[in-house]
Amino acid sequence: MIYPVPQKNDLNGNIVHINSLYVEGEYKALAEQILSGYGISVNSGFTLEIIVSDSRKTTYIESLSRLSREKYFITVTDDKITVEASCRSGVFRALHTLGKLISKCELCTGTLEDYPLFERRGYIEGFYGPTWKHEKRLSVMCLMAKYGMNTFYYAPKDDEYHRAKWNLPYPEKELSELKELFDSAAENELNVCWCVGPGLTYHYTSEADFEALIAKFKNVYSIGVRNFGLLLDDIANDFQYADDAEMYDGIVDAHIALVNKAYQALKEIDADITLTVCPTQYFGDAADYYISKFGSGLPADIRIFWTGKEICSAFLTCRQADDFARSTNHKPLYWDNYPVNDAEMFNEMHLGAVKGRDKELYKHSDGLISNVMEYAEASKIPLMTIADYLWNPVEYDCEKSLENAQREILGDKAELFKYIADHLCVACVSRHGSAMMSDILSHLSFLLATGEKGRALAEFKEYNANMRECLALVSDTSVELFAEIQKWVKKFAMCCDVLDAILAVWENTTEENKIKIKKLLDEYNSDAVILTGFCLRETAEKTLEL
Ligand code: LOG
Repeated sequence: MIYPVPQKNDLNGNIVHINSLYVEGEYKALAEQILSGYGISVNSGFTLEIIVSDSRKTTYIESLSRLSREKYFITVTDDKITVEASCRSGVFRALHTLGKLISKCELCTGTLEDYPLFERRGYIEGFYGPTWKHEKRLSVMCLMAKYGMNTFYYAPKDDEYHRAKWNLPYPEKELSELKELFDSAAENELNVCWCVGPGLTYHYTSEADFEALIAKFKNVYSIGVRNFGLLLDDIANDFQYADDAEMYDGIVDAHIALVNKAYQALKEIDADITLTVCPTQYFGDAADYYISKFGSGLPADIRIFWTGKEICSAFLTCRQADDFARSTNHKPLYWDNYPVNDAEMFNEMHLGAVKGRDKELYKHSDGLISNVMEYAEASKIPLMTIADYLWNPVEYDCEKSLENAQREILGDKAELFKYIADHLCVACVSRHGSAMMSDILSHLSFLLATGEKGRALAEFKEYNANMRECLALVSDTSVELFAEIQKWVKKFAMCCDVLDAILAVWENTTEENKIKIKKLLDEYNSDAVILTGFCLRETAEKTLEL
């Protein structure tokens, strides 16, 4: 199985084994670049023909009644592979699919037709906390492109030129680094949207502030950006300057005026520019005064961010999306606050698959943009599941997608990594955790209750040994992901100690052993870092009753 799951995969004839290809037609260099990433050489061998044709077949998605430049076909016969798409976007997606099929030995004769269901699929660097390093940004970008995302929003709260110093141009060095990043996004078929968050100090009636805002847009326009975001989240709910309060009835009127004026100015710079806005009320009830007035006051082609019922929504449903569209005249563009773990979530680590987003949300929303964690390597795992969901939500299977993501990032270390990953998924999308641990502990209680103490001890020992082996694995900080999660690894080590202490009491119930559990459990519980501990606490307490 490859991820994201293609829409119509009828490659089910003879297996075709390939390790090198000869590319005919257009986009030879692109084919070489992408396929070499999958270990496939492209100078000779099996023929791959790339056909670029702009037709109804290559651009129109019948079932969605809309155009998509990302649609592609792969046809495989016993002596040739043909890729067909309308432009570079489709060819890019096709080559990644081909690379995955060949490297997994899943390439068979037949045909494959594919296109994404969500139109806008992406991630936003929109968290509070240390901004990602340039190299990390590039690495996440390449991976998300490989898994079919097509949008990147740049809005790190702690990039001072995004928010605190919104009215100053980027210094040359920062601007050239952004250019390199955004150029790389374009090569990876990701649309970039650069965002500004002026609201902390913005003076709505000041012409000078408006000019500074447009000057800032022009500053970033100069490096090729054509999509802009104006973010008004997490700012004062009321006026901060007396003349603003005099001029406008309410804050929402000032926001509507600002967005419309800015949009007009942007369109005068370049008619191709697009604008996304984040309202000050970005979650909750779409019928509320602010958001319904805000949405109704803006042209239909401005996109509006919305995080759902909550800031971090456990569920995003079609029905809520329709309510939003009814009150605001805009389909929501979801700013999905998963896997982000800033602010009060800073003790959680969100490594689980995305869940709770309706399968048909693509018909009711403008897209979904996932807000990431300050931990870039760790973010890759949930992000890959989000990419899978967004490409083909109908076929999305969160468990399989998660397994694939873990394997992509960790290779053969993935199996053992599950022992800690099992604990690191307490988040808005799932309050349940430690499924593996919960299973083993309830099985052990069953064995104990049915008089099979010997078997229970043996199984428990084996489980603890695997936990310890996992601990040794994730203590190796030369692996980037492991280095990022050391705060949770320390807590995991405490968890292993508690389990060993429980085992010791099961083997030999002495007061001394019991005291040890109590001490370890107190330490474990007084550490605020979150590792799901429910089963652990319950089991430890039961053990103390022995
Ligand atoms: C911020 C966001 C932050 C997130 C999670 C939005 C629109 N804005 O409550 O930057 O990462 O929550 O803490 C937010 O979500 N505000």
